[in-house]
Amino acid sequence: MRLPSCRRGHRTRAGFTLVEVSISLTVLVLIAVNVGLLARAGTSAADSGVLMMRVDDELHLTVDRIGLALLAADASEVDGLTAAPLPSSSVRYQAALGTAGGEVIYGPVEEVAWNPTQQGLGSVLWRERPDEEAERRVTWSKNVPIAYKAELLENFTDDNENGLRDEAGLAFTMASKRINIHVTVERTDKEGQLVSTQKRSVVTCRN
Ligand SMILES: [Ca+2]
Ligand SMILES: [Ca+2]
Repeated sequence: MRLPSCRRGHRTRAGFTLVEVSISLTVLVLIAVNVGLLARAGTSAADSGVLMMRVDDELHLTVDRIGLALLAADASEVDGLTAAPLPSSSVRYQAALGTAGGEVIYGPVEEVAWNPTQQGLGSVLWRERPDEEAERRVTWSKNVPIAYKAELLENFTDDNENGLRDEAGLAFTMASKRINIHVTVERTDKEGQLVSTQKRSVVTCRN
């Protein structure tokens, strides 16, 4: 017994129509573009995240170094600091090393100061025996701006309402043996966006 054959009037499809191919290509192009945009956005976000971590590390390391240096200072041998709201961007000090024959023995004069390096930016520079022939110096940060976050300089106003007037990216104030340290570190990412972070720390001179 022969099975009925397929209907002769029905034509099987051997391929895609031009419209289907065009739609498929358009969809593929859109997918490729979106994947590219996502990859680019992901790379940019990753770069910004890495830069933020570096800025944050630099900030904390700089504040820690300044804090440790001032912790050993003799409060009576600290020069250049003023009381809030008028900050200073540098400090000179001497550490009390101990006593001998009833006399206090001091270490050499040291200084932590902001120094301009380029437009709007500067470095935090530590110096031992500043301006002497035997001077030693170490740069603790190269990315400290001329002004603290949201502060406008030379207008005698506390623009960012942090209790200091016209403070720099590195700012000190002193009250009794307590020294307030304000530091801003900022860098610009590949997209030209500013990555900025700030920290305030308080140290009490040991002596
Ligand atoms: Ca201020
Ligand atoms: Ca101001």
